[in-house]
Amino acid sequence: MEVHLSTIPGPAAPGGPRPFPWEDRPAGVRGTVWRSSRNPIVARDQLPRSNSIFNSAVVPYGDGYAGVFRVDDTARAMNLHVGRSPDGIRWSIEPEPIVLQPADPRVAEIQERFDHAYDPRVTWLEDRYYVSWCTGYHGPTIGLAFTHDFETFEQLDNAFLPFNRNGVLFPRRIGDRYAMLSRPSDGGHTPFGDIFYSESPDLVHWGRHRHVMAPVPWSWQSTKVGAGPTPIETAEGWLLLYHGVLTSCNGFVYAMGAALLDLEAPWKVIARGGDYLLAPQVPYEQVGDVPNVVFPCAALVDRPTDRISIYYGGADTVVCLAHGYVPEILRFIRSGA
Ligand code: BMA
Repeated sequence: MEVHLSTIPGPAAPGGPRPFPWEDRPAGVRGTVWRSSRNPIVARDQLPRSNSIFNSAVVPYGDGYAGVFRVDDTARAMNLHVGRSPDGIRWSIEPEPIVLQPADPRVAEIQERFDHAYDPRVTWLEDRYYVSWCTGYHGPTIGLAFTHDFETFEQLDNAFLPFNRNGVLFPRRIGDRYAMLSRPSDGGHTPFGDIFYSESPDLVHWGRHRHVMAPVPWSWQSTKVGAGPTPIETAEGWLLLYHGVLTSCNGFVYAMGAALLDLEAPWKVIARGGDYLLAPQVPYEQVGDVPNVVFPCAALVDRPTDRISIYYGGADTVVCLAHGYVPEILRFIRSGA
C-alpha cells in the first residue's frame, strides 16, 4: 500500500525551508517507530526553576520551529512556556510562562483564578496557531488560545465543561465546522476514558458530540485512551496517534498507538492498530516523576518523503523524539497487528 502524503492538499504553515529533525532507522530495530539517539532532547532542569519539562507540542514556524512546553516548576505548579528551535531538536525555552490575553471581555471571567495549565497541543488552522491544553476551571477542562507569532496569545473560552482532558483540534474544518477530539474524565487520575469528537461553528460553542474510540479490554489500552498530536491528513484517512493506558499492579502504564479515522466523518474509525507503537521500555520512559509514561503530543511530517517525527513526554519528566514513515504506520494500523 503506497500512500503519498504530498498528494494531499494539506494546509501548510508559512515559512521554511527548514531542516527536518530526523535519524534513520537504526540497524536491528524491529518496531514501526524508533527512538532518537539524542533522547531526551529537553532535560528536566533546562530552566532555572523547572522540576520537569514534558508532554509538549511543536510546530514548523518561520525557518525553524516553535512550541508550547509543559513546565512543572519547583513548586510543582504546571504551566505553559514558549520554546523556539532552529532544527526541532535543540530547544530554547522561555523561563517565564505564557501570559494569555482574553480574546473578549467574558474570557476574563475564567481567568480570575489560575489553577494549572498542562499537556498542550498546537495546531496550524486557517491563518494562525491554536493551542489547546488541559486548564483548571473548577477541575480540568479544555482551554483554547491562539497566536500568530508565539509572542502574544489570546485566550478563547473553555471548550467544554469540567472534567475533560486531551483536547486536540483538527487542522481544517470538517464540512463547515471546526472539530476537536477530547477525553471526558474526572477530577483525579481518571481510571476510565474514551475519545469523543465535537464540532463548532466558531471555536466557542461546541456540540454534536460523537463517540470515537473506547479502551480495549485485556490489552495495553484497557484503562483509557486519549488523542495525542493533531490528526494528520492522509489519502487513507486521518492518522491519529494516541495514548492508551493499562493499569498494572504498580499503577498506570502509558503507551502510544495509532488509528485511522474517516476523512469527512472522523468519529468513524476505519482501522486501529492492535499492538502499541511505542511503550515505556527505556530508562527515560520508565524512570521519572511518573514511571512508565510515553505521552505523544505533537508530530511533524515531511510530506515529500513521508517521514514523521513524534514528540512525546517521557515519564512525566523529559521531552523525547521518535521517528517513522507514515505509510509504514498506516500499514501497521491496517494490519490490525
Ligand atoms: C495524566 C496527565 C498527563 C500525564 C499522565 C501520566 O493525567 O497528568 O500529563 O502524562 O497523567 O502521569
